[in-house]
Amino acid sequence: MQMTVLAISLVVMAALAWAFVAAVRASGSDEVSTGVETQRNRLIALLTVVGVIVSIASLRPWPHAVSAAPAAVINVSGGQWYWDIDAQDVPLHQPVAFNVHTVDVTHGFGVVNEAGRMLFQTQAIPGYANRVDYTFDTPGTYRVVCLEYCGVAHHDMITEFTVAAE
Ligand SMILES: [Cu+2]
Repeated sequence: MQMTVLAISLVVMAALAWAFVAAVRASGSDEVSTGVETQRNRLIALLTVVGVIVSIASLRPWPHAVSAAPAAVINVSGGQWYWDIDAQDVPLHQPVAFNVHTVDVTHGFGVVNEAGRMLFQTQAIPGYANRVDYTFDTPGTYRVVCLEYCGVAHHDMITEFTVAAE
């Protein structure tokens, strides 16, 4: 899917670049080129090249690679107002895949460390299983909270799981 989107994006960008070059060429075809126009066209060409280089350089790390084979798959089920997590053995220093879904309304699955810092999150959406991968580098107790208002006891939709030291 990502390769298809990339291919479509490249084709559209090539078409836009071609239209841009054609428009620039057509704009100067029936006039005598002056020094100012030549300078302007060179500036436009330079900015285009710089823009392409900056875009490619800044987009190289995306899309993020999804780890192919997680060390553990943890199923998460959200409901009003609880989290059901089969997280008995969450490994340390190895990728873990959380498969998150809901049995009723939309919830926000968020994992918080002992310092209260949000580590990652994804939505629990009716009819879908969202996968989020994470590698725990610190053993400890992690808190799961709901990040999407889901009813009167939303604030109390909290549970915990433990990542044991090796
Ligand atoms: Cu909620």
